[in-house]
Amino acid sequence: MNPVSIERHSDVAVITVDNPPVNALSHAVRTGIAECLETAEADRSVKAIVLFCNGRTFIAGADIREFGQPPKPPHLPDIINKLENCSKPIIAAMHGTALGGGLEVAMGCHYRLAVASAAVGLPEVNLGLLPGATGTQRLPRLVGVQKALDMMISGVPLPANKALATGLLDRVVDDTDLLQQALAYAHEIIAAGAKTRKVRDLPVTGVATNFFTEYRQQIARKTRGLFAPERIIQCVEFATTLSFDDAVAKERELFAACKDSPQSAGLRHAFFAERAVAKVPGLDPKTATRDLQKAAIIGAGTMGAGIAYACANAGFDVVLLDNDDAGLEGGRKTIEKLFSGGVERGKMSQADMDERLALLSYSKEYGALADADIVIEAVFETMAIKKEVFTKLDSVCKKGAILASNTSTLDIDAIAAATKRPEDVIGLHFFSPAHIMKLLEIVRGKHTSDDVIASSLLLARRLSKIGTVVGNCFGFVGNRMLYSYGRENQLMLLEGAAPEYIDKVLYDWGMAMGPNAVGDLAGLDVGYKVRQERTDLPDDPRFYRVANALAERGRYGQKTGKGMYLYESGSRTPTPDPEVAALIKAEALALGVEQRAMSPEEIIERCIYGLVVEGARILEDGIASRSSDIDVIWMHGYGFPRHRGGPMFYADSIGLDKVYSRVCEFNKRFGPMYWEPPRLLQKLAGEGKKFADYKTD
Ligand code: T1G
Repeated sequence: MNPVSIERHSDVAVITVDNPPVNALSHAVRTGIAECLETAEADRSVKAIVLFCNGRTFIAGADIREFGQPPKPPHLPDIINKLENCSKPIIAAMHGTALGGGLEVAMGCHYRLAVASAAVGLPEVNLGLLPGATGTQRLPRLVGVQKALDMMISGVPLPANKALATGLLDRVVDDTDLLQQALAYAHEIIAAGAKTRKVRDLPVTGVATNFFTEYRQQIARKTRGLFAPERIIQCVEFATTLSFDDAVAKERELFAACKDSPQSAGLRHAFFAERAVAKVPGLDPKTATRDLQKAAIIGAGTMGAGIAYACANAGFDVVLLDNDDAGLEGGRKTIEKLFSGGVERGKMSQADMDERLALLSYSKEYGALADADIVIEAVFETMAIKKEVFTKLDSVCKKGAILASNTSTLDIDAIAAATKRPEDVIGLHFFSPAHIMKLLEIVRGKHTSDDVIASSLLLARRLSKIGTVVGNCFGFVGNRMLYSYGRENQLMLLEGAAPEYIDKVLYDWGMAMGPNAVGDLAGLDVGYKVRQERTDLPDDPRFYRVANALAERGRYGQKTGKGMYLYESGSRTPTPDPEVAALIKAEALALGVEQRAMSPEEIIERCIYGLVVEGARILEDGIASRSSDIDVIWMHGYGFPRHRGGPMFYADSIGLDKVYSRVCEFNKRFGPMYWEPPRLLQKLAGEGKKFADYKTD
């Protein structure tokens, strides 16, 4: 069925795109627009044209799924030029999110109208691309160079009213009947002489002498290591120095360079991976969810308070429970501070804050949880305490309440066994800080029912988080892999690599923070306590020896002013500590570990392939149902560089044959305790396949 149609409304032709779910500019849509445009152009009774979309949004961009295939004409820039060269005025009537190629199409039209709830933007940079259908040339002509760069480098859409103020839109109308209002606007334009207006004819203004140099400096930190932002700036520079057509030719060259870049492949993978997580193998997407209105959080510490804040901020009624007055008061203060911070930063109004605070109540009594729809336990990470809590919950909570643990490593089945309703028990592993980190690891137990899983996915969406369903094992997916990554860091410290060297190498490679800075941020005591509880640690005295030695000396990190690094009082900036260097040397000597120089490549390969090996084992064990889920977990839970697509995609992009042979080398050099190549890696490498080809569903 043709996704584009044309219909005459007296002397106005309406071209309608209908290509669910987001009216992406597929080949069929591009072809349809061209054909309908010709029809409208040839129809002498047509005086003006409205470009409209059915469904929930105006065109949301080029069809990203087509990028892997050879481009098929008609190409988008040619369609946009046809729109602009039409002899009759064309009005783009927008709702939803007019993004990327969608906004570029609208800028090729002569007039732009949108409903107040619409947003318009050029988010291509989030996919490692640049607006490759003349957007880098038309946007600066409409809104000026600075605003255009801000929009394209951030990728953040503008709400309609702000877009109107910049000159990007000509009219904003209310949300009732967009088409009728667009037709009325078309008749106004006809009455005024039915003039066309070409954006390409507008001048590019507002560029001071050192503007681009200063702009590059301004965005350097935020765009470190990224390929597309620099090319966007170059395109806008061409807009100020070349003719429109010459600059468009440059844009096309730079767009091709971005599209072919490994970074764009990684970012496009990330985009689809984040949407795939919601498709849980074996879970009917129509599974009914439980009514979730009242949430109870147990434990008013950092995590519990953060989770309570996130739930109240999402409109849940929340009761926060703690058995200690001071703890409860501390939690209340944390939550109020988070809300007032949001008001100070302009993220919410005082009225919003008051409304959300009114949703919160605090209690020391378990009775307060009796009518909760979902209870999230966030108490100490020791099994005994968790079992005690869940036994109480079992006797207090109403039938059908979801009982969740925020445990980051412990056995969900063992926790569920403390209740008579294991089908209602699930793991909801929030990442710290809970009100910021988007990842939510949803840990299904042996008996967890489908509707509890579906309800947990709904909860994630309502909290604007990415819920990823994983199986039950020590550390689930994220933290289980973190042990391999951290283990290699710890071993390399003993082998002579300084903490600041390892951190810099991994930071420059793209990690948000190096492992040693992360340890000091999270607190070395936290990991230490968990390791003390474990009975399955490798029989290797070197295993986390440095982190244990620091924790045993009370060096927990930022919270104690020193850990792996030193921290001036009140500062979070890590400073290397000669004492730690001496401690590491002494431990290495005591363990008979020879110290040596180490290349950046070795540091990257041992840490990242350590992740990949554990990720392969996780797939073999069925703890993750697809490799891209593992990628999402590491991008959104641990600061893995998004433009590398996650650890498993990264291994696929290197080639599993290369990864496998390197792992075999490590196996020979460091022994099979950690580097025994997983069967799955060997199999896929041998078959010339990727982790992405491995499906358990
Ligand atoms: N192409 C193909 N599929 C797309 C798509 C796109 N552009 N955008 C979304 N989808 C699919 C998505 O995979 C999901 O599929 C479904 O639509 C709903 O998406 C030439 C080169 C529009 C804000 O970057 O930001 O134009 O999982 O779950 O939360 O210069 O989708 O159901 O099978 O995200 O309501 C530029 C990307 C492209 C916008 C809607 N445009 N999309 O969010 O739904 S490059 C973008 C979004 C370009 C030009 C350049 C969001 C959304 P499935 P969803 P949502």
